[in-house]
Amino acid sequence: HSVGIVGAPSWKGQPRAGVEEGPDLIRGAGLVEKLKGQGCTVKDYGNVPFDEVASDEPVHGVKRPRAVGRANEQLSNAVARVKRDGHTSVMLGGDHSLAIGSIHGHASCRGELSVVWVDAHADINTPLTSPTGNIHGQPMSYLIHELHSKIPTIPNFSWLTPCVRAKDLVYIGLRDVDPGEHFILKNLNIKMFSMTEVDRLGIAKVMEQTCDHLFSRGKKPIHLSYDIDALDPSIAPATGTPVTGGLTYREGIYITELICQTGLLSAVDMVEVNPKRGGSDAEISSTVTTAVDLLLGCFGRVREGSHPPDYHVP
Ligand code: DIR
Ligand code: MN
Ligand code: MN
Ligand code: MN
Repeated sequence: HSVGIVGAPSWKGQPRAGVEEGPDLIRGAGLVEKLKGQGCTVKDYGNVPFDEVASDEPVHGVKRPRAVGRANEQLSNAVARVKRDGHTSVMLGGDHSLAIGSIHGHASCRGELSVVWVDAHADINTPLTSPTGNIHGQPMSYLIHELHSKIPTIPNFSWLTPCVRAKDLVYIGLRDVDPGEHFILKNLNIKMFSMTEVDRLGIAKVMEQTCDHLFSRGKKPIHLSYDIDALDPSIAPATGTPVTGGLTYREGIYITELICQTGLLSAVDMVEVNPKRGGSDAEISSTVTTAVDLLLGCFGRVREGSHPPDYHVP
């Protein structure tokens, strides 16, 4: 695998400071070295130097729209460059509003995508259904063609055009979905595996059905958008909106192993790691380590172990 890493140190899609430290924390836990150690080629493109936005009053209830809009435009360009250079893109957040730029930049180079959204939340509120005004709860609504007519004009988002079809989106891990979001999911018939389906089917069948659904209309490059709060707070507590009853470590890793096996993984987001929300050093390090392990699973790490192709028993 050839991996290009882009850091997106921004918190402005939600109110809690600290999530902008995610990219450097995940790097500090040895991501690049560990990827190289499992045979990947890695280029770190550094952190996107997000522009300052002076005054940023809410618009249609949406908080910090100009900063988030501009940051995502910059991030889209950064991810497009990584894709043009021929790498699988790894976007380290930052909050989940940054999936807007990551997915847009990816689609601008690769065309139609499959999106696998692993999260406790659906992040598909429109500005008008959002109970909070936080853009990290809204990114999918900006990206989906079928919702385009529901999105009002927001400053600094005029560069953005929808690039994902409702049929090409699958959710895994949902357990905290707002009423407006639930209406949208049902109305657009979006494929979702809430924690109820994970319990009913087991994660192996969930991944089998995820692949069946996505591949039934041909194979598109996969964009995996992984919110660390999909995992249970006992493993990943250092995040802004933890929700009890989440994925186990093993279920979380299994998702990455299966997505890797498809051979179609083209971009990954790892978002919402927030050290300031950890209650102790142990909670922070458990969260960061898990984020790194999930990324290693995306790029060929297998639990049975592995050996280089030229290996001989000495
Ligand atoms: C809530 C919370 N659904 C919102 N969303 C979160 O603000 O729209 N997403 N926490 O990760
Ligand atoms: Mn999210
Ligand atoms: Mn979430
Ligand atoms: Mn692979």
